[in-house]
Amino acid sequence: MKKRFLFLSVCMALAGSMGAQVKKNVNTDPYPYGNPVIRHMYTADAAPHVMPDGRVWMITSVDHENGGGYSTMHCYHAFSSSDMVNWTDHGEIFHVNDIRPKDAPASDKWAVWAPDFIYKDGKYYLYIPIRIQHGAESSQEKRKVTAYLAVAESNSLTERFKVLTPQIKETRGIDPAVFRDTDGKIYLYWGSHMAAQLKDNMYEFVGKPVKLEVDTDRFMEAIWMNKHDGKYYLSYHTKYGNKIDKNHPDDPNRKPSELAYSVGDSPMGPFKYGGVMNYELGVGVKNGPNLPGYDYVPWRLTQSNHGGIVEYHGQEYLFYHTSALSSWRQDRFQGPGTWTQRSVCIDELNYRKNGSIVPVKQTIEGVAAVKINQPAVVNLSLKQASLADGESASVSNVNLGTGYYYFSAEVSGVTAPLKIEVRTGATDGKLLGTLLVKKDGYVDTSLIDANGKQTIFLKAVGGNVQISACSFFAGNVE
Ligand code: FUB
Repeated sequence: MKKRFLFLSVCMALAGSMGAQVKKNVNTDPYPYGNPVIRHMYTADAAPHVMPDGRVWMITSVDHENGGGYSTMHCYHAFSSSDMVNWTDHGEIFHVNDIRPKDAPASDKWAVWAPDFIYKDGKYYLYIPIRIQHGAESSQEKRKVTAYLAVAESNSLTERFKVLTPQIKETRGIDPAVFRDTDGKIYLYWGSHMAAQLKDNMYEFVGKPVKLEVDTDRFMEAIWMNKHDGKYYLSYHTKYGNKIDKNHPDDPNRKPSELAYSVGDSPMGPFKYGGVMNYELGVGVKNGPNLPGYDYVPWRLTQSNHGGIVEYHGQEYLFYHTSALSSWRQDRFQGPGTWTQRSVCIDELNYRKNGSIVPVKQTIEGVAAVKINQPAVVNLSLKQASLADGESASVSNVNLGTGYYYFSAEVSGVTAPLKIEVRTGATDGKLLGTLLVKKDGYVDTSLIDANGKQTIFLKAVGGNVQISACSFFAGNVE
């Protein structure tokens, strides 16, 4: 445990010192390719999710225009897209000054690193890794670091988030990832493969955090949970070795900076090592510019890998970041770009028949624009159903097309908390999502794998309830 923390600290110190390199952004010509997708500023650590408006949203870290290392990461931006190609910048939604106490020692450098977020009951929750570098920039002191998680909330992704709790208890470490399973339970993952189920208040845990079994000693950071075909894929950035040698970038004796994954049958594992999901930055990129004198793209020489996965209308995508844009803006691809001036890229994520992941083919072109041809909302033809505990109502021939990401209903007659399961095919068929009902009124939840023509079963579990106005939504942009 101690050893791993030391390793992480050394990597961070190494990253910090490499990132401290400052290169001027002198080239103002438009960036000529599709990846990265955000080109007017530096963005990193994207957390992508489909939101109730049917758009894909990502909240990203912001790398400083002037570089200067990871301690200069001070804010988050929100971006959204309806096709994965054209992105709208909704501006800064959180700044480190929104959380740093006014009386914090001036010598402490506060930064906000890779975030994640989730929608629940009309609110958005933003999980923030606070990273405080204590003491002077020089000497050994640089390695003294405090890192923990905070959570902020907002009524809208375009409004500033307000701190809900400045420090979630028992969260030492960085890189939170938040995941809602189809049974309605929400899990927080962070740091060195820690995890816990979140309580309804979104900042306390049900029980104690657990260190997950990930079946590898290469786990370093950047944990992410993705459910695919009923299996739980935990992905992460691997521990890596020395700086890449220009002349031997694929030196087999150097541990590469990759994203790998482990697979499990439950959100809390255990997980079995599955393989590489994303090779080092710039590996195998075709049609790009070559580093002068070499046969690979210039940013192939930088090490920082961080992944976020989202499924959108039948295709999964890996969001990661590269230094391609800094390489362009600093010297027109003559050099590798700066370590901490990263930019979000998107490429397809595909699986083999046996469930293993095909390592992502990184591209300079980016992905094709998604076209959605279906209504935003599908109302269930179910006027009102009275369900006793364990009973279900069904509607056949529901066309969920290429995907609907949320489900809502009006409920009444609620006397105690209960669940309404949304299933396909049978009362005990595939679970797409679960409404957690506490009182009469409107209730909604996210869904996984809600697509195609289906017979939908709505099943009351734990109490009696009347349901009406049932809709699948977020199937297109409102
Ligand atoms: O961006 C700051 C840190 O670098 C993140 O928290 C890590 O995952 C790595 O991307």
